Amino acid sequence: MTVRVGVIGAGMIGQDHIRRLTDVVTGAEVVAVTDLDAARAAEVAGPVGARVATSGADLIGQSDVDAVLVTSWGPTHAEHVLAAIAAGKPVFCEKPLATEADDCLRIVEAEMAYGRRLVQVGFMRRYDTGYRELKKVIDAGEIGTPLMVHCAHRNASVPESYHSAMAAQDTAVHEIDVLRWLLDDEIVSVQVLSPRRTGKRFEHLQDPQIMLFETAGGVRIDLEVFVNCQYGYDIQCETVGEDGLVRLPEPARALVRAGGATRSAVPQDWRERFVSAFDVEFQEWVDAIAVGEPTGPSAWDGYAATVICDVTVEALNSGRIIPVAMKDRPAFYAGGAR
Ligand code: NAD
Ligand code: ISE
Repeated sequence: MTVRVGVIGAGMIGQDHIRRLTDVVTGAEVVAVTDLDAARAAEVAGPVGARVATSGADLIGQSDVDAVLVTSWGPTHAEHVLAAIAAGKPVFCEKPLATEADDCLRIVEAEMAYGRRLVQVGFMRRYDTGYRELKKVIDAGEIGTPLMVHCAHRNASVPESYHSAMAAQDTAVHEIDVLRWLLDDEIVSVQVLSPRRTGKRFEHLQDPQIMLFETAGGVRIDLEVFVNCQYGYDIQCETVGEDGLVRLPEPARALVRAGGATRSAVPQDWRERFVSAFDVEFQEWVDAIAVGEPTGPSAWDGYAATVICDVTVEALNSGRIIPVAMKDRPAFYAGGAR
């Protein structure tokens, strides 16, 4: 069966996912595209033989759209995801599930009322080979009980529109999701330290930031978010346990020895670093919904991430340690798959 996908939002990542669904993933076809910018939608839809829909609601209502991909701006996600659930269609939503925790809860409630999973959130790191290896090692007990995790999330630079809260909401959100998954544990408190700011930033931005998370199981996580590091896109994660440690491998790049030095290239952005993870993420999504429910990050994971991001912003602004107040996880979302 070919899954016929409608795409809402034909911007940077929407275009990348349309290319992926068309050229890389098997068993899927993009049949409709919509964007607030109709000319952009037409430009993107044409080459893949898709038609242009006039709005998200129009696209979701079309009978040959089997599944929906939401790649519009964050504040518009909830509206489209809720409409897809109301239509009973599987929906893949790029992060964040919604920018407001209350909207995430509305989605959770709508999905539970529908009675089976329809929603998957675009936390692609769970599909990265390195992170999957880390999880395997931790789950097998090879390093013993995890005690500490040291992480870094560095971007070469960010535009002027990027503000201090985005360090959590746009950037650290990936660690927040992947660490909950990796440790199978919940984040219960957050503190943010503000080091000396780099001179290579826009004036309004606190960059870097050091985020300190504590889990229910007592694991301590430190995460450096540095989004103007200049040299490239660099993701680090090391988990230290009672019997050993496991570290995310560097992306495979040739090692060059020349001119009296050894060097290897650093990826320049997230698209390059996580290209394979995105490919696997979409193949697994298509394969899962072709026969049943999505198995990736759930609406509950989307809710948890948004709540923890909000707490992280509060911790940044207040300088205090802030406890995370989350609803109890419903039985519907119990277990790894949900
Ligand atoms: P973008 O601005 O390049 O593209 C968004 C597009 O959505 C624009 O073309 C805009 O006109 C359109 N749009 C906005 N609201 C709409 C609506 N209601 N209906 C139809 N079209 C609408 O943004 P982007 O960088 O592609 O980011 C899109 C989403 O993807 C964001 O939520 C972002 O956080 C997420 N994202 C995820 C990752 C990742 O690593 N997983 C990376 C980048 C972006
Ligand atoms: C961007 O939106 C992403 O999601 C990237 O994965 C992240 O590294 C970057 O900091 C964000 O701005």
